[in-house]
Amino acid sequence: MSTPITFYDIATKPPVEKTCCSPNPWKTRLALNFKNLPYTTKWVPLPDITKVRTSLNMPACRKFADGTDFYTLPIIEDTATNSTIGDSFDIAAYLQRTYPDSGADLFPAQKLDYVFNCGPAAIPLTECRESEYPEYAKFNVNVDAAFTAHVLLAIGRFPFDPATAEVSKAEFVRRAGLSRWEDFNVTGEAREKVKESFREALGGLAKIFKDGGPFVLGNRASYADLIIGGWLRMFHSTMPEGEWEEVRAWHGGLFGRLYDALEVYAKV
Ligand SMILES: N[C@@H](CCC(=O)N[C@@H](CS)C(=O)NCC(=O)O)C(=O)O
Repeated sequence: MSTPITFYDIATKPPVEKTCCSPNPWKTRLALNFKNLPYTTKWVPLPDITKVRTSLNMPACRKFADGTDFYTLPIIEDTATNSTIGDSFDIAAYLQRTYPDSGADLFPAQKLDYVFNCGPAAIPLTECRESEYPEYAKFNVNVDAAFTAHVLLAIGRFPFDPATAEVSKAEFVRRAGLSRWEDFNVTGEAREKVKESFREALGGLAKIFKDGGPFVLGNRASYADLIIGGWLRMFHSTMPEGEWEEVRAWHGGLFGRLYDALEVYAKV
């Protein structure tokens, strides 16, 4: 059955429904499910994103450090309103604006006091733009920065689709200015350092949760949780299992409980 909404996500190793783990597309999947909206997923091979995005007339919303365009997913197309949107935050705002009565409110008013300070990312993030939900927009950028700063813990075990794995790995190596894929495998003491820094970053984030969670607002989920949840899906899928268990247990088990509480919105 066709649905008005088509959601473009990145194809990972088959079965893709079990391995998909790109954080920004995950924010969109969680948001679509949260809003109780039917949609059809199109899985795009990583090396085809530029072609697909361009064919949908979507400009890039990120740039590489050298200023060239970085074409990304998610994108949604909604034939009900003739709209195409190509940034996970814009998509969430669009869904709330267009379908206010479906599912629950993604953006209940709340203060989201979380700032993550780090040096410039190797690949710059999308800049915080004007939004009808400025508090959430700022939060999104800070959460992205916090997780991106520790993505080395995850990237080495990214479940590439074998059909395009070699090209994709070579591209990741090129972007990071490394010489070979194995350089992404951080181990031993160096890994422990990154983990400790990740634990601290999540500790800052844990402070904004009310009443011990599992959501930022306590017992009510909002897009703030889906932003964090999208990233948790990636780390869950890519960290060695023992490490993910550690992350789940940090800060009184808050992030494990959040991950579990979001399962109801995680249907692929
Ligand atoms: N600000 C954008 C960022 C999207 C983004 O960075 N997407 C990543 C996946 S999480 C991507 O498409 N990467 C493609 C690649 O690495 O080639 C959004 O929130 O949608």
